[in-house]
Amino acid sequence: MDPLYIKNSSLIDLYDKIKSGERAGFEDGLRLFHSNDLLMIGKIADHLRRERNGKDTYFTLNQHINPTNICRNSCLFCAFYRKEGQQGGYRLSLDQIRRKLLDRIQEDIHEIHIVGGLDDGLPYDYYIDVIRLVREIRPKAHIKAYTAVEIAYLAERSGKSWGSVLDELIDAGLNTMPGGGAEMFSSRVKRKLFMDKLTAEEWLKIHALAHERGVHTNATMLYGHIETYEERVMHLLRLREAQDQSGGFLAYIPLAFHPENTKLHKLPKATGFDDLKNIAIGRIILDNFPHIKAYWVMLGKKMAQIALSFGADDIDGSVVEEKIYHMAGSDSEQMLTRKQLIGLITESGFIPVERDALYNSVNREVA
Ligand code: V47
Repeated sequence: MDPLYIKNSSLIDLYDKIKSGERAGFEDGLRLFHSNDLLMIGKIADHLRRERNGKDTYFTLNQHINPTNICRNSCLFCAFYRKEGQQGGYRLSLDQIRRKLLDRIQEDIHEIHIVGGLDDGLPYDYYIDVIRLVREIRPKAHIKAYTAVEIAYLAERSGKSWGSVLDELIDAGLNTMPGGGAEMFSSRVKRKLFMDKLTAEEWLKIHALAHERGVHTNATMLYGHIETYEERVMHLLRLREAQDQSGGFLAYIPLAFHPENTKLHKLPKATGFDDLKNIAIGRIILDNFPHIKAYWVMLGKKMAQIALSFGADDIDGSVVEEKIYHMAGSDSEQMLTRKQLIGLITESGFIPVERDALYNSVNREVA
């Protein structure tokens, strides 16, 4: 980047501050969101990305399983859920899940990603048995399953504590937890969009309980709906504080709201400009998060490639059969092969590193 451009940028003081190792505060975060100097925001984030991860860019071969989309909640931003008996609702039997896993048993999959609805029509044991089943069929794969929302739901259903539910799931084979369900920590946004979900404190507490048990987790932020920049920055600062305490988060994944087929369908889609800002500002504020994920399913392949120069160092995985985003109008592919993922990363000037769920490098010889 042209040194003159950097020198003349109105964000030069912030660049110097971050380079000297100082943390971005609330006002800095706000300034970044209000700034239109996208290249300079990207430059600051890229500096931090290269310091931490060099040119390495992670991807994984994974399989998504969404056991049920029947959900007791009715979050306004969600196109995935259905009510019992409603058209498009489904509930997979354990046998159907077995078949989905066996269909891809020849593939070198490292991670099984499992999330679904809060389904009152399923017994508590089903949720545990799903994990046992995956462990039986894929003894070596990493099981990344159930958001904090599902853990709280299972605790409520069974009368057990959050910790006991986690212990039981760990015993069945759960290794890590995905970052969903955090949405936007603001209580104002929660009241308007996802009333029945966990509060920020509850979400953070369940992640802290997982971290205490050695279970690493991810964190997300759903942006591009009714939230303010202040609310975004507060969300990020609360995640940073939680990470200072536990060190258990692996990756942060900003998720752009997809309005199609939701009750908020009249809202415009997030712009590419905002997508890149969210990746970059996430990298800048979350200086204690090892990884920032540009989830290609949500961003599309092209924007995910650009995001790698704006602070992201992970593009997630092969996926196959994604439902949450595709039911909300995402027109990205359903899957990418190892070759395609490697191609995306190398074309962008970065070094592909195939990873397992804990970011250990695997299959160097194949790549
Ligand atoms: O919590 C739901 C979001 C999340 C919509 O941890 C929507 O590796 C946009 O958390 N438009 C679930 N977003 C997905 C998720 C995730 C994805 C990939 C990787 C990981 C990980 C986690 O999706 C929900 C919610 O925030 N969501 N509906 C929608 N219409």
